[in-house]
Amino acid sequence: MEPSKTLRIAIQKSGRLTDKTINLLENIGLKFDGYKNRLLIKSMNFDVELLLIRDDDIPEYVQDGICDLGVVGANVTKETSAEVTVLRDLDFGHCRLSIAVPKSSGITSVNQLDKKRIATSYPALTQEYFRKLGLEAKIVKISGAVEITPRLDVADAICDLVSTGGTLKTNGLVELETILKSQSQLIQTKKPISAEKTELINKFLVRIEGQQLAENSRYIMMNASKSALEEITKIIPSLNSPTVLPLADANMIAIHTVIPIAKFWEVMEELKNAGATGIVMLPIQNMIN
Ligand code: PRT
Ligand code: ZN
Repeated sequence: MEPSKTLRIAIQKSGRLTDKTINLLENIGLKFDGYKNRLLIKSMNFDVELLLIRDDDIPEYVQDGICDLGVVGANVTKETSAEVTVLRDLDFGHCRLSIAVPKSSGITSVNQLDKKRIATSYPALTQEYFRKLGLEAKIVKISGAVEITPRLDVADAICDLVSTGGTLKTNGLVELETILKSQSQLIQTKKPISAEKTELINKFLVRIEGQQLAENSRYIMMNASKSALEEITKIIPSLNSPTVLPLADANMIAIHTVIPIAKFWEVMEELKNAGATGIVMLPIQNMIN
């Protein structure tokens, strides 16, 4: 495939990242006309097209400049050691690459796995981890259902992705070590690209930032007496100074502000104690700081 004048983004065709990637692209204003059973989809409102492929191929397509951008897990990019620029963590597809052993094995340390068979879909990362520890791993490369290999006596341990830990538990495995923490990332080719494409990418980055900020923030509104304003303002870890509005009762005011979602429950009690009433929290669609 030839490098294109259109900004080309590689995304996973069908898998865990697909819906979230498409949501992200739509949230930053890109419109597409259907995704079903298509390999290349042109945007209806920007000079952008999506290439839908297996996630394993994304880093290399981006490295080679076949695609300008890609959305893929850090685990895949690191495994392939593709030469790309990571533009941004995207805060979805969180998981970890971990070494796990059968609970019944009694193994409690990675050091006990020297010269043992390790089944994994991540041979490069696993090998490198053991090598750095001065241990020898006998890698058994498996492309799926890694978790059943110890039971089949194909391997003594596994190195696989974990998110909830449910799969390990169901298969009688316990986690020993995490060798990589991963999430989805926006990656860019290191091959030269046009000024037009760079401009478009910068525009999308600003929008992604706004999107992530909005997702992690909440708009809060409360009422209070005028005399409580000073104390309430001290409590609110506001991104901007709060909006203060008069109410029908001349002694009362309404206070509106934006706070990081992680702080909400922490400040809620304090606000109540400081005299705030009718505290309302609303999601934010998007915001630009
Ligand atoms: O067909 P294609 O090659 O494109 O897809 P794929 O089957 O290789 O990948 P897919 O769709 O399963 O995952 C895509 C990406 O999602 C991965 O590369 C990770 O970056 C990310 N991700 C996040 C995960 C998980 N969480 C995850 N839990 N990928 C796989 N898993 C699997 C894991 O391999 C294990 O089988 O889920 C199981 C463990 O999950 P828990 O919740 O039981 O711990
Ligand atoms: Zn894959």
